[in-house]
Amino acid sequence: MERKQKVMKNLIQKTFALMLGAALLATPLISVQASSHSEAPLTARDRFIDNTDTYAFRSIEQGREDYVTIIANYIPFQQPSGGPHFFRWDDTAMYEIRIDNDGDGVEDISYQFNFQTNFKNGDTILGQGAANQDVAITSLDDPDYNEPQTYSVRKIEYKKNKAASMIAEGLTVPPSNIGPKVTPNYEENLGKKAVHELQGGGRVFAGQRDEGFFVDVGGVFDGLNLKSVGMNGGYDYTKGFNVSTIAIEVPIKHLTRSGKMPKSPTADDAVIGIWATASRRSTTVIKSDGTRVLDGEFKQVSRLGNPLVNEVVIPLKLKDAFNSLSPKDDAVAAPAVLDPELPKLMKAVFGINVPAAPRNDLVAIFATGIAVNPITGPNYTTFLSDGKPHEYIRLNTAIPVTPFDKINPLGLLGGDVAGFPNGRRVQDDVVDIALRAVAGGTPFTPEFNVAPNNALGDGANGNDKPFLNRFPYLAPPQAGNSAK
Ligand SMILES: [Ca+2]
Ligand SMILES: [Ca+2]
Ligand SMILES: [Ca+2]
Ligand SMILES: [Ca+2]
Repeated sequence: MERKQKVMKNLIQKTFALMLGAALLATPLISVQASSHSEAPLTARDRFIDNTDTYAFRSIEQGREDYVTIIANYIPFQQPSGGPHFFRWDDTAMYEIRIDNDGDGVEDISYQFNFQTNFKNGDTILGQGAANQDVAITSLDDPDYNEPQTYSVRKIEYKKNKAASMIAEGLTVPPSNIGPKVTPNYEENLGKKAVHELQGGGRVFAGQRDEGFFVDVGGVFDGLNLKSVGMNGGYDYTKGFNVSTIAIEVPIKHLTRSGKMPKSPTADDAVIGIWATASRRSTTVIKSDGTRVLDGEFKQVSRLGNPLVNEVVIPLKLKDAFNSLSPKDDAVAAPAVLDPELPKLMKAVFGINVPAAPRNDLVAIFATGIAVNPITGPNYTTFLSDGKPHEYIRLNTAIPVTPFDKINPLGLLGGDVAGFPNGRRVQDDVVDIALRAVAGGTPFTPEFNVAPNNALGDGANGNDKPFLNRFPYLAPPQAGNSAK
């Protein structure tokens, strides 16, 4: 019996190693350290436009259940002590959150974020923080905040003739968390103050946060020497890194196709599709004095809806193209979802039983949404599609919020219908959920909903810093000078 268990454990370890190994092989520059960090050849060389994670959920903060919170993270692997300029947004890029509310894969509403860096004292050798007064940056308008960055938020309503309205301007980004002397009492003085009200309702935040994506990836780089394949015993290797976060909270009725709060989860205006992008101008001219002139239209160079799709589903040759695509054109990637490489590798090498292609279960989860069905019942659907595949996060805005202290990180698989794949909350353990889904370990493929398929995990089951029960939900950034 003991031996049998050991064999099974080895098998599970090998299977899991293979899955992550396949992801590794498919993305030579990578890392799978977060759900979409440096996942494609081009974004790996251009980290300031690299989308890392996108989240969308009905606001969990008390009294905010009529709002949706959308979080778009960019700029991976921020080592907190990386000064003197530390981390800020790229003034030349456009960051955008897009929402499709009628299932055609075309955005109906988008929020565009543009940043501008200002310098107070160009004579200092220091960067974000300078000794212009007393060294300590204790407010967003402190004279010692030497490189303050501001931003605007523009809302585009495509069904109203692309009407554009500036819903915020001149908002200040907090400095990076430099350390207790330069940025003392960071969250009270700077983090909380950087949550700004939006015209028309809602709030916005753009700035540094703790990396909220947790995954044990060290074992992969150590010759596939994984520590765990279950719920516990793994190690969160993104621990200690920061990321740049755009978080926006808007009334649900501003996003639905009816312009109202949906009446029930099965109402035809209940589900919205969400993804985030970054774009760059098509032309850059580098002049002889080293300055750059940027011109031309903005072209999308990075895109992220669901976690892990471009990593483990899209073939290498299509990864850059996928980043430039609109969800309306996702049919080109459909074969990769219907007949993915990963479960086939598992089956061929280790003889693990996995569902055969076509994987309509994965198409439902990632590309069309889950229709009302006998398993999840009449009050659960994320279906939003005109019949074609469109990859983005689908959120049913009529499914009630699960209170902060009752959240199950396994989402739907854990019986918590307010979580992934109904939207994605910061707490959701999308690595475990996606591993089980790829292995068929879900109620949608009952034959395969058995161990080990439905018990896979990376053993990293939570973030190193506690998530907040308030907007913007991600923990304050790690400090650059924190060694004891
Ligand atoms: Ca649309
Ligand atoms: Ca000061
Ligand atoms: Ca973290
Ligand atoms: Ca996990």
